[in-house]
Amino acid sequence: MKILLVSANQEKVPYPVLPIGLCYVAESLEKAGHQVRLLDLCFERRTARALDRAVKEFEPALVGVGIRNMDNCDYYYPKNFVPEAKRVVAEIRAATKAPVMIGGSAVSVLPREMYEAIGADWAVVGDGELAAVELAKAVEEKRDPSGIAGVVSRGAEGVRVNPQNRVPALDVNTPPRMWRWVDPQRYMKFEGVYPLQSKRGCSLKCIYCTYTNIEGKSFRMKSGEEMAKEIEEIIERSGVRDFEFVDSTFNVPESHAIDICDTIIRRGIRANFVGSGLNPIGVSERLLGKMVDAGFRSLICTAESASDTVIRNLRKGFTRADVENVARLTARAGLRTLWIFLVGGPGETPETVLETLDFIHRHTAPGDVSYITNGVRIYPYTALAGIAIQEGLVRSQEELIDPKFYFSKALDRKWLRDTMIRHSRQDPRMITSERSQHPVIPWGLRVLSMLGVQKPFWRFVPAFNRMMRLVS
Ligand code: B12
Repeated sequence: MKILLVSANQEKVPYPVLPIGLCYVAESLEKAGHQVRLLDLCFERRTARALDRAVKEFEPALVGVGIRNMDNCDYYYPKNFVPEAKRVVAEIRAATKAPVMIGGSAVSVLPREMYEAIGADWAVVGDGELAAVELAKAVEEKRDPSGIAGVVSRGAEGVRVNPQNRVPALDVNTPPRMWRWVDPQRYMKFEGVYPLQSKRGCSLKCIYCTYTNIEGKSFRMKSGEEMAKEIEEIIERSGVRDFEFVDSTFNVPESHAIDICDTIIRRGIRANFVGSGLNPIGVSERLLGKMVDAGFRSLICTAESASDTVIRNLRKGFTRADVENVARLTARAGLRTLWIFLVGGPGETPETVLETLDFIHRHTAPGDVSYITNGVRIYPYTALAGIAIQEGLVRSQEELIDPKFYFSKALDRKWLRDTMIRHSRQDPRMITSERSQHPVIPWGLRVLSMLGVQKPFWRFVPAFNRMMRLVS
C-alpha cells in the first residue's frame, strides 16, 4: 500500500530538528512491505501546495502526520503549534480522501485531546513502529483498527485510547536512516545536529516531566555495537559529523552510557557529540573521561535548580552539592556545558532563585552558558498537574492542551523577570528562554554554519548578549 508520511513541524527555535521519530515509522512501514514517501514541511512556505503536489504525484492510500510539539513552553512568548498541525491535516483532507493517522510526542503527551483537536481518523500514542504497521495492515485489509494497541479511535462510545505498544528494545528497530527520507544537510545549515537515540524510557521521577508518559519508565536499550554501526553508516552516507543523543538522559544508566562510549572509542569513530543530556545524578569522572575520548565536545546539563529546597520539591533526586560537583568535573574534563534551569516551581522563593543565580555566577565555568526558563509548563498526568489542580490553578488535565504555567505563589513575576534581566546584564553567560526567541537568532545560526564554525553555537551567547546591549 502507498503511505505518505508528513512531518508537520516548522519550528526553528532553538534550531530546526530532524524528524527522527517519523523516520523510524517510515523504516518500519517500508520493512512491512509498504511503499512509503516522506514529505518534510519544515522549510516549506506554502504547505497546502506542497501537500497537494505530493498527494497528486503519489496517490497514497493512507497519510500519516508527525506532530512533535504542542507549544514552545515559553510563558512570555508563547507559541501554540496545535492550530498549525490542524491546518496541515485540513490541507491533506482538501487534497485526498485517504484516511489520516497522526502520531508524535505531542500526541503521546495528550492523546485524546490532540486526536479530537486535530481531526484525524486515528492517532498513535507512544512508539509508532509496531502500532503504525498494524494500523496500516488493518486499513489495507479494510478492518476496524480500534482494537490495536497504541491506537486512538472514535467509536459509538466516544474516543477510545488503547495502551501503548512499545518496542521491547531499540536493537530490534531498523535505524531511522534519515538521509533516505529528508535532507539532513538543510538542517545542518542552522545549528542542526543529527539526532541519535541510544535508549527509550526514563526511570526518574521529576514532577513536571512528560518523558515517562511518552516513553515509559523502564529502559529499552540499543547496544553499543548497534549504535556505533548506525553512526558509522550515517557518517558514510550523509557526511554529517555533529551528533546529539536525544535520550531523555544520556548518562542514566551510567553502564549503558559507558558501553556506548567504549564502543565508539574501540571502533575509532571520529565524530563530534555536541548536545547530549546530562543529569546530575551520579555523574562520575570515569564517565566524563570516556565521553571526551569518544568525541563529546559539550553537554546539556538539566540541573533545573541549584537550591536544595526546589530540587527536592521537583523530585530531581540529587542535591546542590551534586550540581556543584558536576560543574567541577565537567570543567576539569574540558566539556563546555549548557546548564538548563527551570525557575518558579513549587516552593520557589526569591531566596531560592538567588541560590540558583549564585551557582551560575560562581560555579559554572567561563565557557559555560545557562539557559533559564521562568515558569514551569504544567503537563497533563504529571505530579505537577496534580499540585496545580489541588491549588486551584487549573481545573482538569484536559485543559492542559493549552499551555498553562506554574509559578510559585511566593514569587512576584515582575520581580523574577527583572531579576533575570539584571543578572544577565552582569553575567552575559546567561540567556532566558524569552531572549532565545529573538528573531535574529536563526539568521545568526545560519551565518555561523555557513562559515563552518564549530558547534555548539550556544557558546556565542555572551557575544550575542553584548551585541544586543549595544543595539538596544
Ligand atoms: C531531545 C529533545 C529535544 C532536542 C532535540 C534535538 C534534536 N536534534 O532532535 C532539543 C533540546 C533541541 C529540543 C527542542 C525543543 N523541544 Co524537545 N524534546 C526532546 C525529547 C527529549 C526527545 C525527542 C526525540 O527526538 N525523541 C525520539 C523519537 C524517536 O521519538 P518520537 O519523536 O516521540 O517518535 C516516536 C513516536 O512519537 C511515534 N511517532 C512520531 N511521529 C509519528 C508519526 C506518525 C504518523 C505515527 C503513527 C507515529 C509517530 O513513533 C516514533 C518512534 O517510536 C522530547 C521528550 C521525549 N522524551 O520525547 C522533547 C519534546 C519533544 N520537546 C518538546 C518541546 C516543547 C521542545 C521545544 C518547542 C522547546 C524549546 N523551546 O526548546 C523545542 C522545539 C525544537 C523544534 N525545532 O521543534 C516537548 C513537546 C511537547 C510540547 N510541549 O509541545 C517534548 C515532548 C518535551 C516536553 N516538554 O514534554 N527538544
